Amino acid sequence: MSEAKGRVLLSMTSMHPKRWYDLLSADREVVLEPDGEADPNIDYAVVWKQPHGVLKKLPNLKAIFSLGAGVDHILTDPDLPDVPIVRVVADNLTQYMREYVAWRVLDHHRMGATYRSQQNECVWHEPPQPPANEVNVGIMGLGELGRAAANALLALGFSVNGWSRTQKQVEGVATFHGEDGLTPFLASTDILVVLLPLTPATRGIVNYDLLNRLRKDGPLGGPALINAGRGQLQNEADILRALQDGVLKEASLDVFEAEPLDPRSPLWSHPRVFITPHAAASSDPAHLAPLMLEQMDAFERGEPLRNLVDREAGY
Ligand code: NDP
Ligand code: OXD
Repeated sequence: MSEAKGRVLLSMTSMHPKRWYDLLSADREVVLEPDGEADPNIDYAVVWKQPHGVLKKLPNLKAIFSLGAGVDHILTDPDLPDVPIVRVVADNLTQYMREYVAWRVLDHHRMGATYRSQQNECVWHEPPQPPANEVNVGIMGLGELGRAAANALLALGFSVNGWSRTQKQVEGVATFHGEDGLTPFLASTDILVVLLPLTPATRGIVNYDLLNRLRKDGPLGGPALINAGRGQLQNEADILRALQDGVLKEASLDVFEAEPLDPRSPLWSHPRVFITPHAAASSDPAHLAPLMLEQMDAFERGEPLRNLVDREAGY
């Protein structure tokens, strides 16, 4: 291990550090807690939901690396040092999300909830099945993950809409942007896929009013929601109300307002809700730690950091 290599602080809560520690410390000195009041010998912080205030004790910090694609867990720190933040953009994370979205869209499209309930009752009945090209899947967030999901869905034959903050062009996708684009985007969407980051502008965006603007007379007999972005994008009481009064037919939720989801939440036992425990696209240390180490090496050779967060935009 070279002495010239910058030291790393690994700070994480709600994830176990051992795998990350073993992989990162094979190449660099890694500490789990800063030494004393202030540690001037830390160059990089690798973090997931770091305790607030821990980063301000690092006066010579050069960059922060997020253990995930989302960085809301970092930006909420009121004492965040003014250094570049690198987020995860990686083939295997993108592949996991592509799989999750294709899986959940196909399940809603191919009437998974209906067949599961029919099986419970030993019912042999084939409901009408619309072809994929008559179903419009609308993706909120056309970033790394949203674009990959869109391409997978196009390959499966779905019609795909996309909504983003700024104008985007994605081949084969009908794109909308900004506040003005939201209503037409929703009005032509049968299955809504949420892949937005959590920012002040997106917090709580998946509420009753938004769900009520989805296409009502689509071929699936009612719209479906898939949220794999962040739980605080959604209002769970509104989702339950929308399921109750027919505004929403079904939902697949990977993320929740508070995680883990409270065992008393009625979402757990709702027959038209499919739950996964924030597992749509997990950060795999074996794949991601080498990418972080490569970036640190490149930075020390004078090369620019990649996949930087725009702090003003919040993602
Ligand atoms: P990107 O930063 O690449 O893309 C974000 C997209 O959201 C962009 O298209 C952006 O618009 C759009 N967006 C942001 N703010 C707004 C807004 N106010 N209005 C409309 N569109 C907006 O992110 P990724 O695709 O890499 O990841 C998306 C999110 O997925 C992450 O932030 C994270 O929260 C979540 N995630 C969840 C995982 C899970 O396991 N459940 C795993 C990994 C990520 P524009 O193109 O104009 O910038
Ligand atoms: C992420 C996540 O942001 O796992 O990468 O949620």
